Amino acid sequence: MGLSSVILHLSYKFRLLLIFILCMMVVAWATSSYLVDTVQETPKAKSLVENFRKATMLEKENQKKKAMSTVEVHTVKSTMSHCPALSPYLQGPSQLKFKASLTLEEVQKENPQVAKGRHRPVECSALQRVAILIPHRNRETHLLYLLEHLHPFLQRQQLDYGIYVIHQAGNTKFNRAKLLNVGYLEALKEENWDCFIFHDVDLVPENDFNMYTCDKQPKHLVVGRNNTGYRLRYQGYFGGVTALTRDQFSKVNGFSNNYWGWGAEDDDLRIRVEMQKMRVMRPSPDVGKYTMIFHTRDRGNEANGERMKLLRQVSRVWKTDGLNSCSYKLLSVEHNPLYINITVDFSMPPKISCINLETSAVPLIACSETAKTQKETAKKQRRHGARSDAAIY
Ligand code: UD2
Ligand code: MN
Repeated sequence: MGLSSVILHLSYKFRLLLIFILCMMVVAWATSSYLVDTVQETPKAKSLVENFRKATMLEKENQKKKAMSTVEVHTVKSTMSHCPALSPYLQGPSQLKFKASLTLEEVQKENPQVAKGRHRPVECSALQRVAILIPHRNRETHLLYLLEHLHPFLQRQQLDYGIYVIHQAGNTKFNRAKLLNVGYLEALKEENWDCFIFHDVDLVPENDFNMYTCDKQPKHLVVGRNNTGYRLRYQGYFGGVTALTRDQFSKVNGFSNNYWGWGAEDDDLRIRVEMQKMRVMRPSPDVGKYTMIFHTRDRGNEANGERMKLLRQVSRVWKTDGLNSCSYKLLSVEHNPLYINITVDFSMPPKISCINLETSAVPLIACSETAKTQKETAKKQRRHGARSDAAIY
């Protein structure tokens, strides 16, 4: 073997070694670049996970904040201090004016803060939730004047209040007391009212110190009216505007449902109150002052000839004649901007007062009528041109 063959042999081995080293380097490079890639990829993945985590944490934090803010709002509400017993906004006696051209739109514009007939103070939590119940038929102008004055009046008293107008549909005799029972029952379906003010549509309070809140005893708020020289009519007088708590009214089983036409339903309620050993309270004469908007006796609300007889039987019937026996057909409940309008139909008066259809000024559906005679009466009513009930607003 010559020198050249030895060199060749060596170089062959050397080449193999070189190839091996090269291969190793390639493998090392590949591995290292893969590792570098993975190392570089990890933060990406990590940051993704991180971001997701952050996002969810943020979400959770937001939720937490939200929850906290609701709790805060809630706490603000529940820890909002009670309104003072005497509101700082009271103005005392006022000279009432009734503009002949007043419209509902104007009254709405004057009261933008009232929604769906309700309002409550923003600065403090009201002492009572008060529902004002107004029996109504064909007295649109009176209602307008009352709404105009009552909204600012109740707001000055810092009350959480709602105004309900209970409208009797149809031509059957007016039944103020039953309408007020309906108002009580329907109003309680939408709010847990503490106090109820039973309010004639034509009486406007003159002094805002006459608080529309309830007390330990039922209250009679109309001590005097302009048209009676602001004098109390008689000691037991309980008409016009009265204030009873939910419990006081329920304790007496509400009003009687049987007073069709004008008179004595207010005396009936007073008897119920006294029978429960409650005592009627009144504000002082200078505070309990009202202006009664002039009116004559309405058609369909003639004096009730049965009223004295009914008054004599209160103690016998009060348990079964009242809130627990008040049946009516609810036609609609509308949430208008300034009041909640409840329309009811009492078209089937119970067998209580029999009116002479021939002599009555406005023919009425009498108590003992059958369906057939009712049809005849309706015909008579049309012949007499009895006024059909105007839809309100
Ligand atoms: C007195 C009482 C009233 C009631 C009535 C006898 C005062 C101030 N008021 O009122 O509370 O006891 O005698 O029933 O003492 N109404 C209508 N449309 C009608 C009829 C009546 O909306 O067609 C409503 C309205 O809210 C009115 C109330 O019923 O204010 C009482 O009727 P009224 O004003 O004709 O009787 P009045 O003034 O003698
Ligand atoms: Mn009146």
